[in-house]
Amino acid sequence: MKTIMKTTCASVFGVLAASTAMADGHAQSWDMPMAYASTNFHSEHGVIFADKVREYTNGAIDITVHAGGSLFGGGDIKRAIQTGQVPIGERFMSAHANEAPLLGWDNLPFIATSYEDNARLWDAAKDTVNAQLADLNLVALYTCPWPGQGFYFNKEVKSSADTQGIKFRSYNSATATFAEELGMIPVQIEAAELSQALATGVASAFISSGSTGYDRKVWEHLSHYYKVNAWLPRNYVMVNTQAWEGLDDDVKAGVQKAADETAASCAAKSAELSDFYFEELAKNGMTVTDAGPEFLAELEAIGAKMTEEWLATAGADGQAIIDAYNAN
Ligand code: PCA
Repeated sequence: MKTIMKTTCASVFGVLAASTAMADGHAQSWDMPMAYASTNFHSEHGVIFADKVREYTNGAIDITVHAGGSLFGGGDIKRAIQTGQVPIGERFMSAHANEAPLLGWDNLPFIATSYEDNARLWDAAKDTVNAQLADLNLVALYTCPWPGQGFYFNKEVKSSADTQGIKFRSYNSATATFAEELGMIPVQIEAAELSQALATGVASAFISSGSTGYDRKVWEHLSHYYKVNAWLPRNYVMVNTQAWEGLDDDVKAGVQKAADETAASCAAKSAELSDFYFEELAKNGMTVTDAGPEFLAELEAIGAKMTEEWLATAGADGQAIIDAYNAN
């Protein structure tokens, strides 16, 4: 934990103090930790968002992006925001499903596997998710999907007969369950530490998009990518509730306009890049294919079970999201 929120007018600590500075008419400097590589489109959109915020708030909010987990590691970002150590930040939403199961709404296998369906699912989930985040002292400004999730291995995999005993890097509790169902041994590792984990043998398989495989140059360690397209999970940019509520209405409107525009641009970029990532993995020597029928059938069966388990933990609110999604 290195930096706290600063104001340009005084050396003060914490969200409330900075909000007071705002009322005095001074600009606020907001440090914004982000979890993923600085060259990743999510992080690049964090910078686009910061530029838009400066523009639309007439300089009232000056956001500095710290990508790659450089200010806070991915696993610490939410708490840093909740407790006001930083006012704003970005993280993978379903990483928080262990604390609030509802936040795993976008990790349901084979439910919403296109960008259009993923957007419809978010529309169905948004109000409930925002209410959940309010309980956690957070306000979501925008969310942005990763490309579809598939499996990385260091060998050909035709079915779970080939996955027994493999050490598997998971990124949340749902993916740990997925791994266990396939006879693998999950270990949770941040994307920022993935290359090292593969290099040292801490893990030799994982589930992710082509994007993270590309960012982490995983062709140096792994040989096969199966484009399962199981789900398109989202990152979200969240702000501490007191920091948000301390803003004047016109500043809030400027920030929200920046967020809405960034959300649209980030989702479009994600879609645009998804094939590029596969091409790059292949160019660098990986075999990039669809999962074979036997493996896919197993994944679908596990997926159905995972959705049932999620519905059991997320309760009526979770069911309402699925019902609203299916009704559209
Ligand atoms: N990349 C992130 C989350 C989902 C994705 O595609 C990761 O692997 O950590």
